[in-house]
Amino acid sequence: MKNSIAILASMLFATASFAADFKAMDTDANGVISEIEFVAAYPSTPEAALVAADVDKSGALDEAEIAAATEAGVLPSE
Ligand SMILES: [Ca+2]
Repeated sequence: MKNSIAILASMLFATASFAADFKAMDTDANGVISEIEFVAAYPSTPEAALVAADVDKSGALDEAEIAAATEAGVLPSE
């Protein structure tokens, strides 16, 4: 029981720190990461990763797409 609480706490912490990162990336605060914001946030990541992460093909990445792509290793977690 103690272990599962610790795991849950660490998951919540990870989520909270990710949300801060998303806000930092979303420089115009419109809720999605545009191609320009993507290049600024991931300067050493090939643009193909943006295309791969853009599940709904909107041309920008929302928070769920960033989270899924980071989890899948398509985007670096740092
Ligand atoms: Ca944006």
